[in-house]
Amino acid sequence: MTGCKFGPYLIHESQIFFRSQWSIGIVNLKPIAPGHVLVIPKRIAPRLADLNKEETADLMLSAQHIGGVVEKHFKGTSLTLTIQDGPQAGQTVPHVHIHVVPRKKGDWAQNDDIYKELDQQKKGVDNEDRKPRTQEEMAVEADELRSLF
Ligand code: AMW
Repeated sequence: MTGCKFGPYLIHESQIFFRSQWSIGIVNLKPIAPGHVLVIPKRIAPRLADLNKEETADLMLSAQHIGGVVEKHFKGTSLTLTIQDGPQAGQTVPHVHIHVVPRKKGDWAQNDDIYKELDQQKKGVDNEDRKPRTQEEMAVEADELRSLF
């Protein structure tokens, strides 16, 4: 298996649906909405400021491309793109990541509730409130998405 690292976690090749020169797109272990995916630099870098210019530009261009694809695929009408840059901002995995979340009318009662929900993830992957998906479940979604790039 080739795969990659997301901070301390080993990401299985089957979770990766997009690759550019410096970034990858991975499906989420605990998505907060259908199509909630992550865009990360290939290099493990904890903070946005740790990325060089090429990596930064590539990350944002990748998020733009991926956002367009997941919004259409999951029948969204908007996108939330978020970086929790550092632990006090809610970052739980010390590896830069852009959350890309397709949005729909009425998906959260109050628009900003999405940030509360993302913050819940601070409890980490062992949080019992949201069950982690299996590798198989994630692989199915990644296969679907991979075919769209
Ligand atoms: W952060 O709170 O650091 O802004 O977000 C971490 C994100 O990484 C969460 O959405 C969480 O579900 C996700 N995550 C954690 N571990 C993995 C993993 N092994 N594979 C995919 N996503 C993961």
